[in-house]
Amino acid sequence: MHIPRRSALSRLALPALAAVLWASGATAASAQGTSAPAASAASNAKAAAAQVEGGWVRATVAGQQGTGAFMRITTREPMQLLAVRTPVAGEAEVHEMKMEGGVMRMRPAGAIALQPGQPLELKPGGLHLMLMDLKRPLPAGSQVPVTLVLKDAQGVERTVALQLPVAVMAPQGLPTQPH
Ligand SMILES: [Cu+2]
Repeated sequence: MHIPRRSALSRLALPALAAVLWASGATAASAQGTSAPAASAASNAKAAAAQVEGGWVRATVAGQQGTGAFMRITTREPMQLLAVRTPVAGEAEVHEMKMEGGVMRMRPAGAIALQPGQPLELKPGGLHLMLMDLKRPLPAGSQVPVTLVLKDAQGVERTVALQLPVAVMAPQGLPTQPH
């Protein structure tokens, strides 16, 4: 079992910001409010696809193959959460937890419906983003680019690019059950 070092714990305050971000398909924003270069001016003009709050990725140690990413997603129109992409993982999926024969297991969740103004909670022990086949360890205090792929009611795909802080446990105000 991995025991977090004191240095890792002291950095937990940083990603604990509960900044509210309206991220457009072309704008990457972290919980610290920094922005990545815009992909194109055209998609900048679009309304933001989703509001993402409290996003974080669970820290890993060397050799660990997978981890979870968690956040609260709110949209202004009906949407579906279709997929997740990140360059740090060979494979990334939306997972759900299901009781099977008295055992809690996780499995791909398929498309998740988002209702306007109703936050979708991705949290440890529940619906989550699963990052698998990790290409490198994800130390606490680092950041991970994660792109959500959504589909609106017209069937148009919308992406939300995020920079998520890596932490040993949930930032303030979020559930802390183990993944
Ligand atoms: Cu999972």
